[in-house]
Amino acid sequence: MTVPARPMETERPQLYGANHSVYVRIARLALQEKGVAYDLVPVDIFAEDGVPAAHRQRHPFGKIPAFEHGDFRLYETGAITRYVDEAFDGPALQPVEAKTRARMNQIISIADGYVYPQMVWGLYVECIEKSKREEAPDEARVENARGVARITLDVLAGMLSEQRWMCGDTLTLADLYLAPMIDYALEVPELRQMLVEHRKLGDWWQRVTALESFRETQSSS
Ligand SMILES: N[C@@H](CCC(=O)N[C@@H](CS)C(=O)NCC(=O)O)C(=O)O
Repeated sequence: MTVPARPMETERPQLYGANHSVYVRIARLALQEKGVAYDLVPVDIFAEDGVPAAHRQRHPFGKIPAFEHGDFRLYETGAITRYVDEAFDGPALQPVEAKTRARMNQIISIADGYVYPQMVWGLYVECIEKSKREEAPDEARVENARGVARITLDVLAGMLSEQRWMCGDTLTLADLYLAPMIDYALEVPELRQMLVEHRKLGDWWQRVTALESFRETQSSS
């Protein structure tokens, strides 16, 4: 009988992207929490000549991250992080129980659908990045994002409740998805204030910022 080998465990994964990217950081957090050694290969998707041709081969939509493990190529952070969790040893980053796993997937969708577009782009980029470039924020966009941010933090605080991590006693991909997004969002003073008003979320944030993986993937480090 042939025992199926765990996929190409000896190959060192390659992660293509830039360390300032939210989604690249999510993938890095997953790799580091699993204890997987990997290479971060820099790609500048905003280069003057556009997305490098070699990167388009890896990611037809021209985004980051892209991932390779031996001859297995993958893009989309949700697929990458789930693959990393399932293909490597190390602590499980996805709950087994159906309802808890569904909650994790719901939080990941909230992160993709509301936190990233509204709290990172609608608030952080509009209020912080644009002001660094001496550009005026789009007030209508900021106002809309502010409303979504309030709902989002209320929802997340409710889901967290008395738990240590978003899905219970163990760190999961839900925490790893939110962490880099909230990190950018908290540069905006009014969002910092909103977080303070949700004490349990503030406590969760302290736990997130204490993670070695979080500290090691800060874009300044
Ligand atoms: N759905 C993609 C989103 C990745 C994404 O939006 N990455 C950003 C960097 S954080 C990017 O490549 N932005 C460049 C662009 O949108 O042109 C995923 O889950 O990997």
